[in-house]
Order: sequence, then C-alpha cells, then structure tokens
Amino acid sequence: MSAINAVTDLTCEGDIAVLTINSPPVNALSAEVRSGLRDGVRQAAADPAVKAIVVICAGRTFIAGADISEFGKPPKGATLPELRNALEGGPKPIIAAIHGTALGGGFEMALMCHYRLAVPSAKFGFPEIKLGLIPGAGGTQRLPRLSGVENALEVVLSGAPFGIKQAREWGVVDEVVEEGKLREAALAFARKAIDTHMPLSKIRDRNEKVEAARGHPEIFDKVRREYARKYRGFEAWQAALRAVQAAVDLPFEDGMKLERQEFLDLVPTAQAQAQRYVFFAERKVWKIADVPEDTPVLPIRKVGVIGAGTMGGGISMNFLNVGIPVTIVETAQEALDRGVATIRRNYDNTAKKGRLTAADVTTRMGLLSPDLNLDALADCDLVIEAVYEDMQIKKEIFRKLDQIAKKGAILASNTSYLNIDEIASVTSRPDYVLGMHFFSPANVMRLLEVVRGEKTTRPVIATAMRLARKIGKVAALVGVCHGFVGNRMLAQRQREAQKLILEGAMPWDVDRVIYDFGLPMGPFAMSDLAGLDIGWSKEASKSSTIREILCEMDRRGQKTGAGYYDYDEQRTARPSPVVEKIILDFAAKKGVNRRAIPDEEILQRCIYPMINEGAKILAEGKAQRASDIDIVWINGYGWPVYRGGPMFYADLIGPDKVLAKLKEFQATMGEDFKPAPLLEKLVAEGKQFQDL
Ligand code: T1G
Repeated sequence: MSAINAVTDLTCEGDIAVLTINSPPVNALSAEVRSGLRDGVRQAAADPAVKAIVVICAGRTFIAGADISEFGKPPKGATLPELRNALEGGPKPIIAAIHGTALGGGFEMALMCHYRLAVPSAKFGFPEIKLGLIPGAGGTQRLPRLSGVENALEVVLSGAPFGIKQAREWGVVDEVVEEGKLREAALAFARKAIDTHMPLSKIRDRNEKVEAARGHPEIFDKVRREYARKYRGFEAWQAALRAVQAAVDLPFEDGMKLERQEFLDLVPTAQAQAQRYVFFAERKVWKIADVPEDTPVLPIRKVGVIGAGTMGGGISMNFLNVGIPVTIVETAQEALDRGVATIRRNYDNTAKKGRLTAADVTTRMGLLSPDLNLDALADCDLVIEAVYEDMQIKKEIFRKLDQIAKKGAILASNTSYLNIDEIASVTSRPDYVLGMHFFSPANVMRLLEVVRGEKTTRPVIATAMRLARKIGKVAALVGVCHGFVGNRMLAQRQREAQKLILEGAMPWDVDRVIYDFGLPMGPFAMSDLAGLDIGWSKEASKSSTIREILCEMDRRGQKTGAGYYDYDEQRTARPSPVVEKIILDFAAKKGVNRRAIPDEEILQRCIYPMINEGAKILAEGKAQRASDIDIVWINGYGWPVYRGGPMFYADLIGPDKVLAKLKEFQATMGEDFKPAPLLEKLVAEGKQFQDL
C-alpha cells in the first residue's frame, strides 16, 4: 500500500489498483482529496501492471460533494478538469464503488468514471441548488444523458437525493451489490472488466436521451412555470435550467463550458454566500458551548400535551409522527373532540395527497390518548403546556402539574413570550422546566426555540435538543426574555410597520416591500392571517390604534373576510378603500402630516430595528451566536434563505451602514432607533456579526 497523500491510499490487489479516500467526516472533495484522486489515478494508470482501478471511500460515505468551506477562497490542489482527464480520459477502466451519499461533486466524480457500483442504501443527488449553485463539474451534462432530461431537471432543481431504485433504472449504477460487501464486489467487477475487455464507457458519448429532447422547448417551459413560484427570488435555478438546456442543444464540450461559466458566475454571488453560510449555521445551531455532545439525555417514551387547540394539536402530531404516544388534555369534552378531530383531519388530508397510508393514520391516531384529566399525565416523561397565553393560567397549570407529574419528568411551556423562570418558580423542579416554543402550524414549521431557564439542567437541555432533531425540527437554544429571539425581533418590525402606515404608507405598500424582499408575506397580511383580535378585548378597546378600530368594526382578518385587506371567497386579499379612509382619518385626528415614504425607507425601518434588537439579544447572551438568530428567522418566520438571515444581511450590507441609518432615523424619529452598544462596538472594531 502506498499513501498518495494524507487522505488517499493506493493498494494493488493483483492487477487491480484500489484508491481509497479517507477524509472524515464526509470525504468532501477538498483540495487534498482532489489531488489525491488525480495523483493516485495517474500513478495507477501509468503502472503497466495495473489493468483496472477501483475508487472507494472509507468512513460513513462516498464523496458528499465539493468542500463547501473552500468556496470563496483561492483555488488549491488538483482542478476539476485535471480530475476529469485522469478519470474519464484515463486509459484503463475506472470503477467507482459507492456507499452513503454520492452528492454534488462526489456524484459528478463518479459520473466521470467508466462504471459505478453501489450498495442498496446509497443515495445520489445534486444539492448544489440549496447552496445557491449548480453542479459545476459536468453533472448537468452527464446526468441527462443517463436519466433523460425531465428526470435530470427534477434532480438538479429539487436538490433532493434519489435512491438505488432510480439509480438502477437510469443506469447511473451498473451493479447493485450487497451491503458491507462493496470492496470485494468492486474487485470482482474490475476482474470481469479486465477479463471481458469491457469498454471505457464514457457517459459523455451517450447522446440519445439528450437528442430525444432536442426541439422540445415545452419540457423547459413546463419546468420554468413549475419552479417560478417555488424559487421566487432565487437566482441559481435559472442557471440550472440553462445548463441542462445546453446539454440538449450543444455538443458536450460546449455544454461543459456553459455549465462551468454559470457555476463560476454563481459562486461569488450574495445568494450563494448566504446559502453557504446557512449550510454551516444549520449545523452549528445544535452545538451548545456548555452542553457537550455526550451529555446524558433522558428517555422520552411518552409525551403529554395540555391544550388541544391549534398549537396543542400540531405539537402532538410531531410526536405521533415518530411513534411516541401522546396524552392530550383539555378542560371540556367539546374542545377535546374538536382538537382530536383536527388532528385526524390533518392526517386524512396528508393521506389523500398520498404522503401517508390509511394504516399510518390509524397507527398515529392509535397513539393518541385524549383525556379531560391532568392526572392522566402522571406517567409522561415530558409534558408540554400549550394553553392560552396568560401567566396566571400557566402558573396554575404548572403548580398542578408539579404535583401530578412523575419524578424526573420534564415540564415544558409552549409560551411565545412569557418568562419561563417565573413559570418554573411555582414548581418544586425548576431544573426540569424549560420552554419549547413551537411555531404555527406546529406540525409543519421546522423551528423550535428551546428556552433555557435559569435553573434548567444540561441533561434537560440536551434531551430537548435531541428530541427536536428526532421530530424533524431545527432547534435553537435561546434565553429567557420577552418574546425570546424571534418574536422579540418581530415586535420591532411590527412597531415600525404600524408607524409607517400612520406616516404615509398603506398596509399593502409595506407588505409589498417585505414580500418583494423575499418573505412569504408582509406584517399586515400576516396579522390578517393570525387574526387581528389576538390579545384584543372588546371591553378594553378604545379606538386608540388602527388595529383596535378594525376589530371594533369586526374586521378581524381573513376569518371575518376583512382586516387590513378585503378578502373575496377565495380569500384573495385586496387593498381596502375602507381601511385607507380609516388610516387617513386616524392620522388626521392624530395631526400627522403624511408623506410619501420611499420603498427603501420602508424596508430599512422594518429590518434595521430587528438587526439592532438581534445585537441586544446577542449582548445579553439570549442567543449563542448571530447565526442562531438567522436560523430562527429562516425556519420560523420565512426569511429567505438566499438572504442568509437578518444578522447575515447586516454583515452583507455592512454593520457600519446599518448603524449610520439607525442614527439618522434616531435623529428624526427618536429612541426606537437607538443603536445597540454591541453594534456600535462592532463598527468601531471594523467587525461583523459573524466574527462574534
Ligand atoms: N463540505 C464541507 N463540510 C461538509 C460538507 C461539504 N460538502 N458536507 C458535510 N460537511 C460537514 C458538516 O459541516 C459537518 O461538520 C459534518 O460534515 C457532518 O455533516 C462542484 C459545487 C453529507 C448528507 O451540498 O448534505 O459539490 O458540524 O452534520 O447529517 O458541483 O452533510 O461536524 O463540524 O450534515 O450525516 C454539494 C452537503 C457541495 C452536501 C451528511 N454537497 N452535505 O449529513 O452530517 S457543492 C452538498 C450534506 C458541489 C460541485 C459542487 C450532509 C450529508 P461539523 P452533517 P449528516
């Protein structure tokens, strides 16, 4: 055996050379791996004793793509064209032996080989689109030649991996071999290739499937229509379409050139930078400085949920979905029945869409135990309270729960704003109390804010984080403060949005600016969806705000067919002349001289105070890192991933520009814009939030 470099070994089994890549954790196609591959293949190719070459990876997976941490840095090591010439252009059959996930550049490298073997559990795919990129090493030119154009478009545009069945059908793999027997099967295949003089099969030469699509622009038009909505605001998908179209319209080499140029144009873009940042942010968010990976976790075999309303029902479904029995408690039979019926209806709808079988629905509903008695929660390992947002009601429930719940049970509140320490203080086990703040609809939204109380123990935190991963959530650890991270920042935007419609904008102006920025909807459409009467009481209402006036007029949002907008039968929102008059009258009564407000100011006044609040949250230690705040906003509030999150956005614009604008607003509009000391400090030190 000879070491080609630190991550690549070359061994010879008779006249078969085996190149083993070993670069944990995922054998990413780093400079060293590329150089090891190039030099190893060249060495084997030059060795007259060698008749065939097997490329295989050690560890948990085949090459899972280019090393994302290398992007944006000066290129080092072997280039992709060099690798291609060594592999596809090599004089001897090269066999890729695949296990785990052959993704991105790893999948492209395998497609440069002459043959591919894989174990049944192997996955293949081009996730580049999730990084604001497209395949840059021939993936958009070679895959369509195997899978056909429509399938290749789906793979490249969805970024989703596909399995062995598809890989076999498309001829991506030449042989499916037994799990755990990959190396010997690859040697046997190489043996056969030598003994039967198998040709150097090059995918580049297989043109039938791309030629079949020539003169059928409708294939691309259909996909363009399909993805236009899904990828609103994203740039890379159009480049992916152009590259696959090139595979159809252009000779292979010209298609490769076009793909490469599209790829190189995307790498430095703000969107690609943002999506790379989010890739690592989504992995960092799970790491808690003082709760190491090996912190013991508590077994969660049974969960209790208090409250069968929208949140309670959605929360329960998360656990039923992963086979954890749930006892759901309500105070009245009618409310309990309504809650259980909603859960069943949700499952039935999912089954109708073919994403669940009737048996799945029965199994999940079978794990649900509705009850009217809190005592039914005595043997739960975790109880999540999801009742009306009132401190006294929550404290009352936690007092009772503390008496009922078994020793060692974790007590969690789904409160969106309230002080977890105050709730915990009424129990004898504040060390087992924390917040688990789900987002509506709780069975759909990926975000979970795990709220660490003053006394919450590390094992309880570790248990909540591990459980979050199990139910498919992205969990961010946050500290106790009003509204935690997400809602605390949201309040800044909502405040400014209300001021803007008083000063000169209309709700639909503000919403248009926020929608065009990339969020799924603006603050006013969001309020109409949630209901304007959350926390509103008729008795206390004094027409002191536009929202109060609307509620008094029974314009409570979508549910009443009118709110800030008028809604037709299909719930399509239309700017409302009624609301316009209310706003103008209200402003006149307040003596406000309304003015035309430019879109840029609307955007800055909605987003900069959020960034400023993010800086305060970081300074107070209510979030571990700036990228956690971004993960909260991307997974809980629809912040577009291609803008990286509010804190990344601040770095992109420049914290100095955000500070300057806040000071300008402060000078004319007051202390709501007073810059956070941390922001001042960052700018003074020429740093960014990412440097924290
Ligand atoms: N580059 C660098 N680091 C990577 C990496 C990569 N491609 N993939 C994973 N890691 C790190 C990750 O940060 C984490 O580090 C550890 O590995 C485990 O990852 C030219 C341009 C493979 C399915 O997009 O989807 O090829 O946090 O926690 O859940 O056309 O990682 O431990 O320090 O995610 O088991 C295309 C990205 C690149 C695949 C494994 N490839 N990776 O999931 O582990 S672009 C991708 C994944 C490209 C070419 C183009 C997943 C995984 P740490 P993990 P996992």
